[in-house]
Amino acid sequence: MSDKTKPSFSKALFSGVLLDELVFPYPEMEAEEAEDLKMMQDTFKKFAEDNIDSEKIDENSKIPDEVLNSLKELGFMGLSVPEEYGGFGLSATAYTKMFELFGGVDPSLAITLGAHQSIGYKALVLYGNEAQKKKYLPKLSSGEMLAAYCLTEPGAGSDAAGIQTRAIRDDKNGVYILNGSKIWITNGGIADFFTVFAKEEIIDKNGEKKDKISAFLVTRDMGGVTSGKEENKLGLKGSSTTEVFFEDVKVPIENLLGERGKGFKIAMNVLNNGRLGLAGGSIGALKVLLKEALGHISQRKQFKKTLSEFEMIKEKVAQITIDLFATESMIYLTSGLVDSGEVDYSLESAMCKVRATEISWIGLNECLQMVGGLGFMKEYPYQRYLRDGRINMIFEGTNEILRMFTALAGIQERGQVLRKIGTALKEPIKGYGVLTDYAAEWIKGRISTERIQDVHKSLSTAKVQFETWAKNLHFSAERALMHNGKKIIYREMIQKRLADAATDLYAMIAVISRVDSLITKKGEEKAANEINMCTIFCDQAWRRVRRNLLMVDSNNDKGMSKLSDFIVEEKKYPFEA
Ligand code: MYA
Repeated sequence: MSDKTKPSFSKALFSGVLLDELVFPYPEMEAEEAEDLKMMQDTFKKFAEDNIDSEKIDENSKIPDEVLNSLKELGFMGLSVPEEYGGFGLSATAYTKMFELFGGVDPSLAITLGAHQSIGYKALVLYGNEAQKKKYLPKLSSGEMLAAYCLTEPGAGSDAAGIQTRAIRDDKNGVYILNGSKIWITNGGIADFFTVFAKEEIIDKNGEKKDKISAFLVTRDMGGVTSGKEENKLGLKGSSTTEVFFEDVKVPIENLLGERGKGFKIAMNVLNNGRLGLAGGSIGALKVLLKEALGHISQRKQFKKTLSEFEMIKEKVAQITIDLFATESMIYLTSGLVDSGEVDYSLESAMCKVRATEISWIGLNECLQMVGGLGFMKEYPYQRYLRDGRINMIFEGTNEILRMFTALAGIQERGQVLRKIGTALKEPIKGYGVLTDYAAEWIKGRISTERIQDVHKSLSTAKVQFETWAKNLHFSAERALMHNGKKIIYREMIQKRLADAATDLYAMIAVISRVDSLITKKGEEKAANEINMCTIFCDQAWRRVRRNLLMVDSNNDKGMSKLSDFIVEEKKYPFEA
C-alpha cells in the first residue's frame, strides 16, 4: 500500500537513502506455506493437463463452464480470502506464485481468476467491515459469486479520478442511488458482485460541498445492473470484457466500503496489489513459451547445426533467462515486502508491473523469432501468447502512467529521513530555501556516503555498481527538480528516464540480495549460474541507468516535442524521399 507512515525502499532511494534493511536478507516463504503452495500448484497443474485446452478457449472465445465450475470446487476462487471466511488466505508471495502458474497455463483463465480476486473483491478484503466480509466473502471464495472491479469509464481511463458515475445518498431510505457506466470491465458479463467507484457529494470540514470518490459493494441482484455485449478483442479471448451499466441501482448504505470520499485511495491500493499478480502472470507466460521454444531450437537443424548452437540464438536464450531471473527477483522481493506488512510498496509494485509486462512482451516475441516461420502459424501457441500478452502493458495502469507515477512519487516523497522537506518538493519553487538546506546536507556528505551492507565477494562489483548509480539517481532527480521546478510534472521524458533508472536499480538490488542469500544457503560453487546472471544483469543495468541519468540533462527532448507537434498538425508523415 501507499502509506506515508511506512518506509518505502524506492522512495528513499530517490532521496539518496539506502534502506537496505528492507531488502536484505532476501525474503523466504515459511516451510509450511511452501508445502501447501506446492500441493496447490500440483493440483492445478494436474487439473490443467487434463482439462484446459487453451487453443479451444481462444477459438471459442470462452472458458467452458465445467472448467470454471471445477476450479470453484477446488477452491481457486478464494486464494486471497482469509481462512475464517472460507478461503486459503494465501500470502502475497504464494498468491503471486499461483498467478505465475495460471498465466503460464492460460492467460484468459488467469485474467478471469485475477479480475475476480486480485481486484474484484480485494477491496472488500482490505477495507471491508466485519458484517460486509461475513456477508460476501464466503460466497466469493466458493465462486458462488464472481467479482469484477469497476473503475474505468468512457471519459476516465488513465485519469481515474475523472470518473462520472454518481452515487446520491438517500439517508431516509438507507440507500445510495447509483447511476453511470463502466467500460472494459473484465468479468463484466459473468460477474454478480462489483466493486464500484463513484462520486458522491460530501460536505467537507469547512462546510463546503465537494464531489469525492467513494467505493461501493454492488450486486447484480440489487436490480438496475446490466452488461453490454462481449468485446471482440485481439487476445484474452476466453475472458469476458463488457461495459457494465448502473441505472438507479439502490445500494444499501451499509454497502459503502471504507470511509465516504476515500474511494480513490482504495482504488489505488487495490491496484497496487493487483499489479503484482499481473507481473507474476506475465513472467509465467514467458517461462512456458520459452520452454516450448527450447524444445524446438534444440531439435531443428540448419547448416548441420541445431538452432541452439548459433550464437545469436544463444544470446536470445541467455537474455530471456537473465531478464526472467531479474524480474522474478523484483517480484518476490516485493511480495515479501507486502507480506511484512510494514512497508509502502506502491512504487515497487508499479515497477514490477512495468518491467514484467515489457520483458514478457519482448521475450515472447523473441521466442517466436527463434522458431522462425513456425511461430507465425496458427496451430502453434506463439501467436496466441503474443496476442494475450499485449494488453498487459495497457491495463492495470498503462506503463506510461506507471512510469510517471514512479518518478513523481519518487521525487515528491523524500523517504523517512528527508520527510521535513516534503512540502518544498510539492512546491519546489516556493520551497527553494528548504532545498538549499538540503543541498548543504548533501555537501556535508551525510547522504552521499550511503552504502549497502556487505555481500559475498563474488557480488562485490555488482554492489559497487548499484551503490554508485543509486547515488546518481538521487543527484539526477535533484537536478531535474532544481532545473524544472514545478514544471517537472510535465517533463514526461525526464520522468520516464528517472523511472527506468529507479526500476533498474531496484532490479539490481533484488538480484544481489537474492543471489547473496542463495550463496549463503548452497555455497558459491552451486550458485555459479546465479552469480553469472547477477554479474551480467548488473553490468547491463548500470549502463542503462547511466544512459538514462545522463539524458536527464543532455537530451533531444525539445526537438522531439517540436517535431511531434509538427507531425500531429500535419496529420500524416509529410516527408517524401
Ligand atoms: S483496472 C483499471 C486500471 N486503471 C488504472 O490503473 C488507472 C491509472 N491511473 C492512476 O493510477 C491514477 O489516476 C494516477 C494518479 C496515478 C494517474 N498508491 O494527485 P494524484 C495517491 C497509493 O497523483 P491523479 C484494469 O485495468 C497520491 O499519493 N496512493 O492523482 C483491470 C495522492 O495522495 P495524497 C496513490 O493525478 C484489468 C492521491 O492518490 C497511488 O488523479 C484487469 C492523488 O494522487 C498509488 N498507486 O492520478 C486485470 N497513486 O493526496 C486483471 C496515487 O495523499 C488482472 N495515489 O498526496 C489479473 C492478473 C492476472 C494475471 C495475469 C496474466 C497474464
